[in-house]
Amino acid sequence: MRNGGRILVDQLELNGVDLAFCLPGESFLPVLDALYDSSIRLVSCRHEPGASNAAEAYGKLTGRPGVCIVTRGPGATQASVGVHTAMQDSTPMLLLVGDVPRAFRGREAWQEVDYPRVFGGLAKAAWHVDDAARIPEHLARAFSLTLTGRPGPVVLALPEDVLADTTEAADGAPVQVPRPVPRREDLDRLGDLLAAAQRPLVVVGEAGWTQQTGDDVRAFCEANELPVACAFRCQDFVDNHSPSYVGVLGVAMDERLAARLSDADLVLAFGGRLGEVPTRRYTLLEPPRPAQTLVHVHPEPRELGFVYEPDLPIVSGLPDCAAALRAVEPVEPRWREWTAAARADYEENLRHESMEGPLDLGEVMAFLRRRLPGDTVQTCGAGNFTVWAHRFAEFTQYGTQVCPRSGSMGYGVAAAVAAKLVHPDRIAVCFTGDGDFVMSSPEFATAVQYDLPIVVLLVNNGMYATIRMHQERQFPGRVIGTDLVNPDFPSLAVAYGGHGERVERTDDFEAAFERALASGKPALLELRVDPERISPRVTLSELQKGAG
Ligand SMILES: Cc1ncc(C[n+]2csc(CCOP(=O)(O)OP(=O)(O)O)c2C)c(N)n1
Ligand SMILES: [Mg+2]
Repeated sequence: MRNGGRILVDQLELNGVDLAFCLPGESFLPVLDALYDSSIRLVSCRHEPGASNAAEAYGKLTGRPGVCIVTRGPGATQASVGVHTAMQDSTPMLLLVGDVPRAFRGREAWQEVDYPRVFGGLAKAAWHVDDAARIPEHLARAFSLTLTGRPGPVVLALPEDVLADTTEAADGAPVQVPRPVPRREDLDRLGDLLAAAQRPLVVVGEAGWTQQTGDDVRAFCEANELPVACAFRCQDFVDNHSPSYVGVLGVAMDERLAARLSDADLVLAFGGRLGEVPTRRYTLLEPPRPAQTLVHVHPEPRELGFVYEPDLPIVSGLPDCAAALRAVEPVEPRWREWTAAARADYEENLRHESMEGPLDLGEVMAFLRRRLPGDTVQTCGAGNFTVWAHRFAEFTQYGTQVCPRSGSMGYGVAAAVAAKLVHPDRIAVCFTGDGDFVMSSPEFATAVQYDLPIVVLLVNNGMYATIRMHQERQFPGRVIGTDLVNPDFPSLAVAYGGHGERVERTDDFEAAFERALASGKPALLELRVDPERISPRVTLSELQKGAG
């Protein structure tokens, strides 16, 4: 005989869960109690967005579902941001919510939320688990759904009386994930399309990536001298040192790469959804039938033909398709110069323009490129600071860029916490802004509590610069709602129990960074930058004069 909480935790364990993030609530005490003597490490966060973002990041870091456990109404709604990111980013994740007792449902009981309705449009699926004896069945369904096809978040509402019920129930079996493989005729057809192409471009994106997938895609691209770009915040999918790697189709993408996507005659979209960001608001590739010949590989049949009508849709697990492509006899490339030019542009784009003010972020990034080991995990939230962090970083290993493709602020600190828990021996650097950090700073306390020495690099320009930039473009001179009066960030870090310093000059960064690492504590370096330098390509005064 076990209670519902214990049955639930046993199912998590047998499905390989080793870490869960929570913010405790009285609605799921039996779950907490079962975790007390389980093998699962429970990390208690300070704000539900942090707990759900950390779980989402865990899903990105491991390919296994990130587990987040929160209380009803206020807890679940605050955790929704991580669910939204997991959906947009195709990340496996389980949000487990302690719910009102079954008998109260429908009365709008205290903190009652209709989960299937509220989360139905946010998550891959959301439902109530109404019978303790059937928890193994429900959990098996949840694990299967979150991992199969296009990975995504699943939300389970667990009424407190179901968790307390004692019953006999047999455990389920660990979930097996089916892996579709490409058909021989699909690979032959791809070979024919490649043979007819002049300007092919491979675009890699999410939905079940692995290090091996990246190695195989790299080998396939190099053998065929194909250029390979990555979708927004998928920069760690293929070794950036490969001669085939040509950059990222992200926010503020290199114009020359953007032009290459529109000029390509064959696009091989390998994973990903060809979303709004990588297609630059659906202009570089126009739905529904793009001018380019389109091959789209995805493990989820529903994604093929959903926005774009591909000339060749291939339903396949990405690892399986990559392995199959690697084994195909290479063709004689007629696009050698096209690839070489794209690579040269990428390398040129890594060089930074010098920046106004005594602290130059381009220099900081150049130092970090030399200094950080290849297995360093880089995280971020949203803001113009990420344009530097993405453009001037190079990734060589999968699982090292853990950033929200959803473009959500407030993600980076929680993601760095998750990174340090999953990889205690690696460096975890969180890039953040003065706006972004304040949204996720509660999890700096989590880093202190669990002794996770993350390094936060906080770019302080005294404003929500991204929005100010758009504001100046569309409503010049009419600044409203975008300036910030900030706390003393290094003191805040110290008050939390961490290490904090302010860096005001490029030359001081290196030593400060080493001190941050050597402190052995969660550390924050505030980088004071000149607000004039609003992005790597444009200044505030240029914007005000109508440029950029
Ligand atoms: C949760 C959330 N709220 C609002 C936004 C809109 N937004 C995008 S970037 C940004 C400003 C971020 O400010 P900061 O961290 O200071 O970075 P900066 O742009 O100044 O470099 C805002 C408000 C968002 N992306 N996510
Ligand atoms: Mg800012």
